[in-house]
Amino acid sequence: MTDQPDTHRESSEPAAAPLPRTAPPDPRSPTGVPEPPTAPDARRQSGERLTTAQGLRVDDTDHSLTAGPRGPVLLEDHHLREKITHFDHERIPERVVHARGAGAHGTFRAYGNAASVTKAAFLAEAEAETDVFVRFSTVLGSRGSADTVRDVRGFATKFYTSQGTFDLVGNNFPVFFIQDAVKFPDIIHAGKPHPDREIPQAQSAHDTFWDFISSHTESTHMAMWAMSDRGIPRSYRTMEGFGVHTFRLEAADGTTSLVKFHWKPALGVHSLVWEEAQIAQGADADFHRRDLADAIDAGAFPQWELGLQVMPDTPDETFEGIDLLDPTKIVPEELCPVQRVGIMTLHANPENYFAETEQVAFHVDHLVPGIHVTNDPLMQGRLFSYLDTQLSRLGGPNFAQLPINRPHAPVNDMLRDGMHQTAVHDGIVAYKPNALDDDRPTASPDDGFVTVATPVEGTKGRHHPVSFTDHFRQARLFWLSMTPVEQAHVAQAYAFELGKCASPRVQENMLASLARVDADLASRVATGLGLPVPAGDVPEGVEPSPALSQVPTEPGRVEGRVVGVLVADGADLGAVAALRSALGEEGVVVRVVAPHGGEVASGDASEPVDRTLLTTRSVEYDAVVIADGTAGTPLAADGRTHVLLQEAYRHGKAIAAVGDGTEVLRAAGVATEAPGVHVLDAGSDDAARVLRHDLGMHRAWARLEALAGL
Ligand code: HDD
Repeated sequence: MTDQPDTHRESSEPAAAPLPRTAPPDPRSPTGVPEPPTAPDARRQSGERLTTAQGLRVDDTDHSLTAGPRGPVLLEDHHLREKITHFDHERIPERVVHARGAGAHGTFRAYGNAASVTKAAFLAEAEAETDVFVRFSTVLGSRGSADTVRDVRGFATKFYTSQGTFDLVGNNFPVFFIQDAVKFPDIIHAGKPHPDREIPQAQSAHDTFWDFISSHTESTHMAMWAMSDRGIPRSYRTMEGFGVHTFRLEAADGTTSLVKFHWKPALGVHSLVWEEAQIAQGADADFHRRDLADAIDAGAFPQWELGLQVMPDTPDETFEGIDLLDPTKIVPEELCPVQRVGIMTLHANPENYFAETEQVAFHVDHLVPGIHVTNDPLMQGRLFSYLDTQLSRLGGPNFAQLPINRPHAPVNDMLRDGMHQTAVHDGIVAYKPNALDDDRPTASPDDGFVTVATPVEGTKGRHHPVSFTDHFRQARLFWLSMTPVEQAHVAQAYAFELGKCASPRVQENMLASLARVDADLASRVATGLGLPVPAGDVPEGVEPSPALSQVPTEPGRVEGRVVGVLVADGADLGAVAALRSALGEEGVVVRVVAPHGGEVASGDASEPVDRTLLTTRSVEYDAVVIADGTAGTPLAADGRTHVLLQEAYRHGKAIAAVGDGTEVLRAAGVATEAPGVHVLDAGSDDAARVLRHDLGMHRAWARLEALAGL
């Protein structure tokens, strides 16, 4: 291979020596597999000069070839035609679901304690480090839709392990809407925009979605998650992730267990409030994408621990009465604790969105020895869908050769030709067994992937297992596990979403379902809709799972949180600098907000302005400070200051008013004696301390409770 041109590199240099014409194929050499993606040459263009795709230097790219200065454009202008033709074909089909996403590179480090349940090397070997690429996404919206819509979030991780690539294609909810993949097109058709006018975009608040949910009671549990604060995450960095299905893990000694995968974010699990999410859709549609990229750029690398719930592999595949093959059920952490087995750190943003985040191709069936699928019918259907969808989305069967998809393990696959083939396979043998190549490449019965031997029996049929028929018990479990504020948010979300439905029948059907979850919930939503409160039997004896609540019991980590400091010319800028320095030590970003851009000045001091009242909204900040010396300034008189402070107050964010900044707060009509509102003396250096605490608690929960009338 060394004297062959590198087929992956585009260069202005002449091609290397031509392919040897007479040398016989070396029967012992591996097939010409592409360089692994870590080889930079395979991925880069090079040279200083602009060229055509054929490497021809271009003399002028700004003017078409014409017959005379005012004459027609000539067909012979290859550069013009190539440039426009390529542009015409720049877009590929967006993903049929999860079209809108953001990705990042990182590393997974195993603790080694998973060796007792799996022989997968990347999990079992202590300190083993594995490259990963993660793509977070919304489900329903198109590629250009807003980030903060109410939706499930995809959380897909590609582990480039030494034994081949393992993909954990999960979500930020642990359950799914349906139990059988045959219904996937139905739920997605119902959730996507109505086909006549193609509205609403990236929303579940419409008739067809709720028609589906109300007529599929198995969806009730997941819909509760979507209506909870989990449906509007604060950041991708503050989301849990779940493999959803039960997997079968196999240890080196052959013992197997039934396992659920969890991602636990180091920053805790936090969400937006609904009004905030709505404002962000307009103020910064890229809210989550920007947050992830900014945090990584700033060195606040997001981290998640990988956790396992390990359950015995019994013939009936149940645990504590829960059918482990039913993807609408969780196993509460109180019944089976999540054991942490490794940590993932995302430390690099993609260099090119299209090449990496758009072209990455995940597949539930990308497995490694020690990890197996189960007979969950939703999972089984997925095993077909992901390869199939990549074929049309990425235009053929060779997408695994794209740099982002190439395994970091050696590949010698005997797959040949096809659209967009980039490997130059040598030799003449591409079949097994063979005599011409000494039967190479060889199979690996010892350490290759061997499907775990599980018995299969049964009668053919479209079955409805009885164990899949309990649709309300865990929906109620979720409701009972929420704190009063979280319950208020759930009830409000149902009232909003169903309030956007035009069909009274859909509203009534859904209320009937909610009545089978909880009478109080059904009553609150019915009141919001102005409809009669339905009656229904709720499951009895349901125990809550406190682990499902997102309200923290103690302050958590705060890296990447953002504090907005309202200032004006003449304000106490020394205090602003001190706050930035104190909070900066914790990884908190301080942004200066002023009535005008450029710099604000006070005496000899000055501060660069990060945002003006025109370019900012409250949703950009986790806490707000009003600096001393702002009373009587243009900042204090501006209505946008008032809106910003009122929103921060309504959204339960920490607010600190220093010195005469309190007057600005009062002028905005914001209560100065509410939980999480701090009135500090001029010159006080307390702001950093109180904000550190409040940011760690995420919201002033007592204020939100009071605002909800609880
Ligand atoms: Fe799926 C994409 C997660 C059920 C069919 N799915 C996709 C992505 C995630 C999930 C995170 C985006 C991956 C990326 O970023 O590229 N899907 C799930 C989870 C499910 C689930 C957690 C249930 C537990 N999906 C599911 C079913 C089917 C599909 C039942 C079909 C029978 N999913 C697809 C797909 C997609 C996809 C059509 C679209 C783009 C892609 O695969 O690569 O094949």
